[in-house]
Amino acid sequence: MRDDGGSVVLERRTQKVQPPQMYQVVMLNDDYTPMEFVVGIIQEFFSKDLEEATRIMLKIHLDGKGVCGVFTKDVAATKVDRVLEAAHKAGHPLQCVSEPVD
Ligand code: TYC
Repeated sequence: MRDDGGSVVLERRTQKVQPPQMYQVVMLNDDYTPMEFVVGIIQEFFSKDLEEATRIMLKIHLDGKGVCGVFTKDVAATKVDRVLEAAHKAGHPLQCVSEPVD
């Protein structure tokens, strides 16, 4: 095949770039961390407004866990680190994990 610049190309295919595997940050319920603290964490680290953060916190409280956001692998891992650090500093047992989205 000849392209317009005169150079020879063996084949012309549509480039297929796969989107990166995404990771969800899942926060876990516990019996000790105050609800207001969890709401504040979700607002601060996951950029949610008060209403959305409260909705997510209550879902975690009732269901045992809930998704706070979906990110690339490194960003999700950093979010988990920051949340655990803030919870530890405040003396709360709040836990969260990052897991691949289907
Ligand atoms: N269950 C906690 C309480 O009743 C509140 C809570 C919500 C804790 C969400 C952790 O991820 C969590 N104080």
